[in-house]
Amino acid sequence: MTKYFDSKIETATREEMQDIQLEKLKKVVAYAYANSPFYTKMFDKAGVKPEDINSLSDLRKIPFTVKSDLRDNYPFGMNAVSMDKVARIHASSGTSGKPTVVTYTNNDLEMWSECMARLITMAGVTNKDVAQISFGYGLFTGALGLHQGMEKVGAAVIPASSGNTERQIMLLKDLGATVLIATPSYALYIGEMIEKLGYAIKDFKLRVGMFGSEASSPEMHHEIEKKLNVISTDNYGLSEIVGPGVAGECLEKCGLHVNEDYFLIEILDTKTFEPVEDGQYGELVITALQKEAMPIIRYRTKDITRIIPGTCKCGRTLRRIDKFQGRTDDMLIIRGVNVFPSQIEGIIMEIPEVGGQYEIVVTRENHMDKLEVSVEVANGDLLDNFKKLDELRSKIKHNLKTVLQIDAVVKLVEPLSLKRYEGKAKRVTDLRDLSKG
Ligand code: DLL
Repeated sequence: MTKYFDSKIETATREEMQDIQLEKLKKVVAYAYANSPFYTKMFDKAGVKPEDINSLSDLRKIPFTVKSDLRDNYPFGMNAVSMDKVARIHASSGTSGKPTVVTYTNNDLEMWSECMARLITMAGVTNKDVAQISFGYGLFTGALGLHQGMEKVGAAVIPASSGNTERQIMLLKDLGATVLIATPSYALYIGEMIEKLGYAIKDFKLRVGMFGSEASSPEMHHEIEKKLNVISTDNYGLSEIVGPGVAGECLEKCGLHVNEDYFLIEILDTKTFEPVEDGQYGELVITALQKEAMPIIRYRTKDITRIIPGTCKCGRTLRRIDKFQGRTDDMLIIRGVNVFPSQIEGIIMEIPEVGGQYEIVVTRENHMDKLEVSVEVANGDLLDNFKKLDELRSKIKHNLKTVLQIDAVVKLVEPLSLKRYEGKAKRVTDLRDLSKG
């Protein structure tokens, strides 16, 4: 048994886990009410008192917290401690305006490292490993979150940060990195560049990838596994809750185990906000059960997933959430059909002749939505063979139509010709003015 496999927690019975959660929930609700002016106001407005929370389902008496609450209380209005107790400040880059600021006490940082160390251990990483962290170091929670966890586990950390891909590859090879940490899209790009620069993957020691921070299909992970010769695991988290460390895959790779003693999850119907049955998709809502600087209760993540019923072969009883379909605000409605970009990714990446990057553009012509998907071919020679090219284009079009019921315009382009990202990839451009019909 490794140090960061906590059998008491990770193999607890459901009743034991619920007891732990309820005890922590009562405590955190009372704490937030007493110390965070934001939550005092919210509870008073909703007519809820901490004493009203006596069961896990009583949680539903409490209103949701949403991203705009963090923005409206920028920068420190959600805090429950004075600045002398704050040990770290992170922020997530919003698409516009001010970032969302999150704060941590030393105890919060310790809790976060513990969560990370568990997920790192779950992915089979130990103190014998050398981990290259290719997330951007800075306000983003990804790099420092994984960094702290790796240090706790005792792995040797290479804080490479993101960017300068050729140098990343040199470090991976020369320093004998066994673990790569990046966004899935950047990991795939590193794999493509390894090939392009003429290296052989057998000369690298990589064996595990801990990827996350953006939605990725199983097909994308298969592609990464082939290119980098790693077991490619998925990791989930968000700054508002803690950063990475909320949930991650074990080596069975059938869902992401949630650190349930720290994060209480609900999956709610996206329209009614009523809980859905286990196995059904809905919006993930998270309550952090043990945060001091910035408690957060019933945070609407906008991320769509489901609970995977049953237990995992690895023996952990921590419940698993499925790979994310996407975010409610990323969902495209094309000619009335709901489409997540991750569905398109899954369909195209399944085809072997397709390369590592794609772009989706949605426009509206004569009141009709038009979906255009640009896809890189895996091998540039294909572009000289009109017949094969045409067959591939028809195959992608056909598969998109079969699964999504949508006619798409498919463009095939040269390998490595579409834009690459060193962090989260931006793959969708919606040029429709949805205010017009
Ligand atoms: O991306 C935290 C993180 C860093 C997680 C590194 C994993 C690894 P934010 O920048 O605040 O935090 O973005 C959070 O990214 O609400 C999801 O929409 C998306 N996201 C994060 N991980 C995954 C994942 C970090 N594994 C937002 N699958 C979340 C799908 C993910 N989406």
